[in-house]
Amino acid sequence: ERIKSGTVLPITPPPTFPSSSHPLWPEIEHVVQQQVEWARLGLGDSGSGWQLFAEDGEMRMYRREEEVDGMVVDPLKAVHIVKGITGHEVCHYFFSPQYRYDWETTLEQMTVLETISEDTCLFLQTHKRIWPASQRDVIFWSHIRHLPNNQDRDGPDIWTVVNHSTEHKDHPANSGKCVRIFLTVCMLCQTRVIPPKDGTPITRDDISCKITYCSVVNPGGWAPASVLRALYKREYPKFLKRFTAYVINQTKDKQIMF
Ligand code: 18C
Repeated sequence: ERIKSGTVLPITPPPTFPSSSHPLWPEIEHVVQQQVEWARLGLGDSGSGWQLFAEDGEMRMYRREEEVDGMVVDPLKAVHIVKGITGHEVCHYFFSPQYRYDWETTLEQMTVLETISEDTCLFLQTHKRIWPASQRDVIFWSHIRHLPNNQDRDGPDIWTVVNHSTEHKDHPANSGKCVRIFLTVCMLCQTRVIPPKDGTPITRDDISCKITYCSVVNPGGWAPASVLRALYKREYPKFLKRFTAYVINQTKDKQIMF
């Protein structure tokens, strides 16, 4: 664990391109702080309450079984360590709309409803339908942020992307063929560098990225718990493996983006 106990956590700095006059800004600030704190907690000391449901190499996925009004809203926490990529690269490909169709396999259509600033966008996405359930859509803001480490020399810098559901007057929920889902997602990344002992330049062999991915999705309308949990079990590992392989592939011949 690279975050030492007793270390003062860096205060979340203001975004690179402040958009503090936007009506969503107070919510974005609050949710980002909260999600970063939640992701940094990991599984807690004993991991109590978290149930391992998928494992593959360095990747581990945990869930807590939770229902609201009979609907499965299981919180998910996944941890993964991926060699050869940085947290900045992972977050860049996760946030940027131009790559989304490349890696998001459940996506049918993505629209950027608004670019709030260089680090914050508003998305409308429709996802593939699972017969016989209704098709789902979602509107969420997405925010990318660098949390530099100013306090602890050996501590990691952090890059994060937080996605959180919101509303849009031109696209009211459940007004067409889709049922609106609600989500909060946080991708938090810490880069580890072990510089070569002989003083030669750092290459991709010397870096790895610890990823913590947290997600809570409310399906918006009733669906059988067993079907939803089976869907999570299949789709989340598929997503994280495919997405990280995509980032490795995209960056392998590029300069390292720290
Ligand atoms: O975080 C991820 N992606 C981001 C960028 O897109 C963002 C968006 C997440 C939307 C996730 C919602 C997906 C709904 C999928 C519907 C089902 C499609 C299945 C198609 C099978 C061919 O944060 C990565 C997200 C990884 C997604 C994992 C799957 C989560 C399942 C959520 C289920 C929602 C209810 C669906 C109701 C179906 C009823 C049987």
